[in-house]
Parts: sequence; structure tokens; C-alpha cells
Amino acid sequence: MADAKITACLLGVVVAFLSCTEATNYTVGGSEGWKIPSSAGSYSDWASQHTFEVGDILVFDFDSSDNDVGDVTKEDYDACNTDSPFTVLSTSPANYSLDTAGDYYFLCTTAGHCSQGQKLAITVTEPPSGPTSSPPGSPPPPSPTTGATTSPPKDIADEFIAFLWNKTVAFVR
Ligand SMILES: *[C@@H]1O[C@H](CO)[C@@H](O)[C@H](O)[C@H]1NC(C)=O
Ligand SMILES: *[C@@H]1O[C@H](CO)[C@@H](O)[C@H](O)[C@H]1NC(C)=O
Ligand SMILES: *[C@@H]1O[C@H](CO)[C@@H](O)[C@H](O)[C@H]1NC(C)=O
Ligand SMILES: [Cu+2]
Repeated sequence: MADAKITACLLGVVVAFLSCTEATNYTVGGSEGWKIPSSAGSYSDWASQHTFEVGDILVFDFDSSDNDVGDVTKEDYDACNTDSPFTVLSTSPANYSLDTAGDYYFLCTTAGHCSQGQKLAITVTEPPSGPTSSPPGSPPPPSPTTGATTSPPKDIADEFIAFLWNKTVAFVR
């Protein structure tokens, strides 16, 4: 019973660890895509349901005849000023790489669209850790579970922990 629980828990940790290191493509607005939204808060609702990390990609899916994507300052986002975007992406689907941590602001530059809610603000964070975070050849970071590799396993649960720890260390290297 306890062994099964420990096993399930450890598997959860390993799966979470692996999925954290994957870059994710997010389709802005989900199936609704990028257009004048049905309700003004749609894109802030969508953004609040996701966590964005460096390396992720925003995919803007839109009707190119009447929409585009401009990345702008917070001031231009707040005021729906469409006159000075840094870049404009006008071919759908547009892929926007989130290369650095920080706040990002987007709007559609078509007159009237931003004020009707076609605007997006997100915050991008550094991933908690990554395969490149420790230089090659350096020892693994100190951890309470390191003992699992040095002391002989006492039972099947300990052996499984040692096995998972070995896999995790191998993955990080
Ligand atoms: C994300 O999109 C890029 C191209 O924009 C593609 O190369 C990559 O395979 C996609 N990744 C996932 C996880 O879908
Ligand atoms: C964005 O990525 C998708 C998937 O890889 C690709 O089909 C599409 O052509 C890309 N968009 C642009 C404008 O390059
Ligand atoms: C973990 O790795 C060590 C050597 O690095 C090895 O001796 C040990 O048998 C491995 N344990 C498991 C459970 O794979
Ligand atoms: Cu638009």
C-alpha cells in the first residue's frame, strides 16, 4: 500500500519534471483564435489559465485579411495605441517566440479591434531549472535524496527510488 503510494508520487514528480523542460506552443485564445473576442476580457482570461516560460511559443491563429499581431509597450497596450508596434506579424498562423523573461504586450493594429478587446498581456518567467543550468562534468546539486545512490537499497521501494534518482541524474546531465 505505502509502496504503491510512494511509487505513484515519485512518478508524478518525474513526469512533472520532464514536462517542465518541454517548450510549449500556446494557441492564443484557444479554439477562438485571435479576433475581436466575444467578451472583452477573453484574452486576459485565457492568459490567466496558462504559465508562460522562456522558450515557449505563442501561436496567433487569425484571419489575415482583417487582423494582425503587433507587440507593443505597456503604455501602447493600455491606450490601444496601434501606431508604434516593435514588429507586426501579418501572416497566420504567426509564431512568436518568448525568448526572454518579462512582460509582453500584443494588440491587433486594425482600427477599433484593440478597444473591443483584441489585446493580450502575458508574463514570461524563467523555467525553474533546465538541462543546461549546470556546466558539463560538474557534480549534481546537493540534495537530501543523494543518499539513495550511495547506501544499499533496503527494499523494493528504496530500490525504485534509487532507480528513479539515477534516471533523473542521467537526464539532468
Ligand atoms: C511548436 O512549433 C514549432 C514551429 O513553430 C515546431 O517546430 C515544434 O515542433 C512545435 N512544438 C510542439 C511541442 O508542438
Ligand atoms: C508557424 O509555425 C507553424 C507550425 O510549425 C507553421 O505551419 C507556420 O507556417 C508558421 N508560421 C509562419 C508565419 O512562419
Ligand atoms: C544507480 O547507479 C549506480 C552507479 O552510478 C549503480 O551502481 C546502481 O546499481 C544504480 N542503481 C539502480 C537502482 O539502478
Ligand atoms: Cu483584429
